[in-house]
Formats: sequence, C-alpha cells, structure tokens
Amino acid sequence: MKIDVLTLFPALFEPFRRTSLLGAACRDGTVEIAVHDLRDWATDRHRTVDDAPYGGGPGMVLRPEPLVAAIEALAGAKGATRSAQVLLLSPQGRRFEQGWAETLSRASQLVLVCGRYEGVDQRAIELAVDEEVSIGDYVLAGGELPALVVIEAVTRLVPGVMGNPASAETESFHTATGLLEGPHYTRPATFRGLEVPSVLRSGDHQAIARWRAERARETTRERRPDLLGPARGKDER
Ligand code: JA5
Repeated sequence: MKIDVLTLFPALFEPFRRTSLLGAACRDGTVEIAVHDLRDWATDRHRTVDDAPYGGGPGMVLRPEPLVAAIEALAGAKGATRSAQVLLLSPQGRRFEQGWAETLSRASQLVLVCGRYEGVDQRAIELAVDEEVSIGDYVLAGGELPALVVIEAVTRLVPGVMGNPASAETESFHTATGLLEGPHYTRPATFRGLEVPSVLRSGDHQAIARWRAERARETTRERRPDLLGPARGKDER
C-alpha cells in the first residue's frame, strides 16, 4: 500500500513512520508513506498557500490552486480512471470507524490531505477530494493528527504489517465481536493487596474463555451500551 500525505507540517509524520511495526513495514516495503509539503506546489516567491476568506471573518483559507495541483500530481485527476482514494481530514467529514479502516486497507493508494487555518477552499474539495473524514467532534488546529490516526488504523490491517497473515481475521477480540475487552492482568499475582482473578491462574482454558466473554459483555454493557445495539443498555440483559 502507498500512502501520500499532503501537509504544511511534514516533520510531524517523521517519528511516527519510523517507529514500531509501522516503521518496520515501511523499511521492508510492505507500506510506503510519502510525505509532501504543500508549499512545494505554491507558485509565488513566498510560497503562499493561504488567503483571506471571501465574505470576511477571522483566519485564512487554503487556496485551491496548490492543493488541486498537488493532489493531481500525486493521484491524477478525479474521475473514473483514478485508482487512489483521496481523503481530506475535516471536522465536516464522515465519522471514521473500524469498518471504514477495513475498506481502506484494501486500497492500493491513499492520499491524505491535511487542512490547516480555518479550512480549505470548497472548490478544491469538489474538484479533487473523494471523501472527507472526521475522527470525532473536537477542535484541532489541522488534519495532521487525524491523518496519523487513519494511517495507524488502516496500515495495521494491511497483510504483512503487524505480522498479519496474508488473509484477514487477526483482529482483536474487540473488533471481531464488536465488544469492548474486559480487564487484563500480568505478574505479580498480588499487587498492593489486589489479586489477579483466580480463574486466570486456574489453567482451565474453557473457564478462562467463558470468564473473558462475560467480562467483555459486562464492560460493554456498562460503558458502551450503544455497541450492543438499540435498547440493550444497563437495564436490559
Ligand atoms: C481540524 C483547520 O476529526 C477531527 C478533526 C478536526 C480537524 C480536522 S479533522 N481537520 C482540521 C483542520 O483544521 O483542518
């Protein structure tokens, strides 16, 4: 998989793409992440990429010319022949979730466009972006951290990253069942007077699996009843 990132702050991506399992996948060629400075597509002497908003108001807006030129250089023009998925990280986007990450993990090329300032000229979005992605409802200064979230969620599903087998189903309990996980424990068996649940030390693997399934369901019901479907909250089941 090839991921192109368009950003005004390329340095933000450097440590991330060099670290841990993603770093290994980049080094062995399973994933290629190319980070591009949007200013490289500015055409004036000062490499300007922003301008004041039409209609007035605070802040600046990303100009359409460098953005569309950059996206077309990386992915080609929007249309039936373009194979790359061009995504703009934006609070106006569709909410990113695991199913979308799975779909994106099957793409051959992603272009992640990171906005800054007050936003992006709407014509650039219409002309060059396939879809807008939001990772949640909070205010950020730009799309860079959301792009890193998308990169991690998607690349860990690519075969060969994470020691993923060439097929699917390496998903965690959470994503495979749609439930939260229950608690985890490691040594020591007693810590400040708190004991590891005895079933986990019993050696009875069937009992352990049963206990984990029960705790997962209980944790989900208490904390995220929405994951159990409509009307299956605290007071049911
Ligand atoms: C802010 C100029 O999904 C959370 C997000 C917040 C945020 C995103 S995505 N993009 C920007 C932005 O601010 O470009």
